[in-house]
Amino acid sequence: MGNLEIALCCTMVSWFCTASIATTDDNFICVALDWWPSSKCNYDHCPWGQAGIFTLDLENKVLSNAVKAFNPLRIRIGGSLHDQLVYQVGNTSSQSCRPFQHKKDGLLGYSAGYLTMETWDQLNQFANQTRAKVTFGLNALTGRRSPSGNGSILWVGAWNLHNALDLMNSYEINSISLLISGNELCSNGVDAKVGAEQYGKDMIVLKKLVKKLYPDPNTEPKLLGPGGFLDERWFKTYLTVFGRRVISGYLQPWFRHDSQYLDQIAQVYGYLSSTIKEYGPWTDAWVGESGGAYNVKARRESKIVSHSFSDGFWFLDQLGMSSSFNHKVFCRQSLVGGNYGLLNATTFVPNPDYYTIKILPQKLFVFSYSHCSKRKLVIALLLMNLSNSTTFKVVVSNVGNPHEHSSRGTTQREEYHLTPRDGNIRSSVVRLNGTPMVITDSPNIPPMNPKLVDPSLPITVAPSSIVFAILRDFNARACS
Ligand SMILES: *[C@@H]1O[C@H](CO)[C@@H](O)[C@H](O)[C@H]1NC(C)=O
Ligand SMILES: *[C@@H]1O[C@H](CO)[C@@H](O)[C@H](O)[C@H]1NC(C)=O
Ligand SMILES: *[C@@H]1O[C@H](CO)[C@@H](O)[C@H](O)[C@H]1NC(C)=O
Ligand SMILES: *[C@@H]1O[C@H](CO)[C@@H](O)[C@H](O)[C@H]1NC(C)=O
Ligand SMILES: *[C@@H]1O[C@H](CO)[C@@H](O)[C@H](O)[C@H]1NC(C)=O
Ligand SMILES: CC(=O)N[C@H]1CO[C@H](CO)[C@@H](O)[C@@H]1O
Repeated sequence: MGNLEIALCCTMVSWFCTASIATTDDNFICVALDWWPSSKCNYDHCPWGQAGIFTLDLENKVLSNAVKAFNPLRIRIGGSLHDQLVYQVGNTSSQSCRPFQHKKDGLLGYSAGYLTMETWDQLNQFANQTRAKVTFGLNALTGRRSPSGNGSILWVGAWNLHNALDLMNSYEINSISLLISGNELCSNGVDAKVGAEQYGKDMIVLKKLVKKLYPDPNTEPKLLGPGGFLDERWFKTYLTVFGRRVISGYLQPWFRHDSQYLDQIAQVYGYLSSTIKEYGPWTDAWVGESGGAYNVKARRESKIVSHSFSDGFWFLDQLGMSSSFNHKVFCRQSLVGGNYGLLNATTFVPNPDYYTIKILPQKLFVFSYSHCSKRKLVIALLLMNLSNSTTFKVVVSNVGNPHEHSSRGTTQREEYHLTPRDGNIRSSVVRLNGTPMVITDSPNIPPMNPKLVDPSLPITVAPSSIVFAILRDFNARACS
């Protein structure tokens, strides 16, 4: 296989290749912890086990080390059931304290669940000890009237903020950096929906509440909402109602890893970007939920794919694409649980994708061609080869003059070569520079050291492998 010249800033790696400059949030990657109980099953398969928040073993050392290693990891606490979660504080503290139970006519088949202040404290302690940055999903159905069994799923009336207020008053929530209102209640909803105008008004109420509770703008959590599927009409009304005066927040579209949608995803990213540009240029977009396929697909595809090395090819592609469309954060469903966890749901041992995102810089910049010249760059090159039989090499060079050696990085290049153990892309063990990433006798995450390489040498990308090359002090003069 011959050498391949790579034009930095311009081709191949989409993170560096859009026309406009985009920057992600300081913590681009986020992972989800979900409320699903072990009784959540689809098609005879119950993928959550004890990994739902009510039963999750927050004391587990592998789990806390895995989170701590990111320093900080952004964790989204929430999911489908968070609009049925009652916080057991204030005038609800005497009510039942059961977590979610199966209920035939309940929303998504479940009853309300009660979050005790003991569990709430444990969650906060976990976040504090692991230095996680928490995004907490608030129940956005509180106080609304449910549809009266006439076939509609529209909930009407205003949001009642008292339970949320009591919860936030109950604890010095210094680790919560962001609040999401509602889950999949916008557009056509899933099992419940709320009108765009009402939703917008409620966001204004929530914003005022948050401002009152956190008078210091530095610690005031941001607001994110609505999390759900994109419908242009709905979003247009919503953005018009809450307006720029009150909210600087995020929109949070959902994407699902479903093979039938893969082709459409670039289109959806682009469509969302233009909706924001037109109706709410003061907001930013997140990818709120993305990862393994859900329920039925989870069984057929994700169960065999998500925890294996091969998932990285899809995952990295999504990360690159969403950042290039100016999305600020990418939430991976999930940290643990549900077939698509970054960690094994019973042992908490990290799956290959965990190590992949650990190498990724926490904040990504997307450069345009013309801006490259202005700075000394630290460049993370991502190279993947899905072919299982060819090795190819990449020569890192500049666009303008590929033979100008002085424009190459001056310090050693850091390389991270990820390959599946035993060469099988279905393997759930990844090797980093040849060393299998496994947890043996201690609960520590294995060290992830780069290979240091002379920057003038080509990068070799083995078949079925993922390579990150980090170039420090890269002088991109020739790009201009
Ligand atoms: C708790 O008190 C608030 C404010 O008085 C009220 O709006 C809410 O309905 C009460 N909740 C319950 C469960 O009684
Ligand atoms: C953890 O809690 C302590 C005590 O309340 C606080 O001083 C510290 O800032 C917290 N750390 C984080 C990362 O939230
Ligand atoms: C069902 O009830 C909701 C709320 O009461 C109402 O807005 C809606 O129009 C009704 N739908 C039908 C089909 O009657
Ligand atoms: C999680 O680990 C257990 C114990 O090693 C193993 O039996 C199981 O297959 C793993 N689950 C997945 C999805 O890899
Ligand atoms: C390489 O991939 C092809 C097509 O997916 C497959 O038929 C073949 O068995 C693979 N070869 C090896 C050595 O894994
Ligand atoms: C994704 C990718 O770059 N795949 C390449 C792997 O190597 C083969 C053989 O050189 C190329 O044809 C693929 O395009």
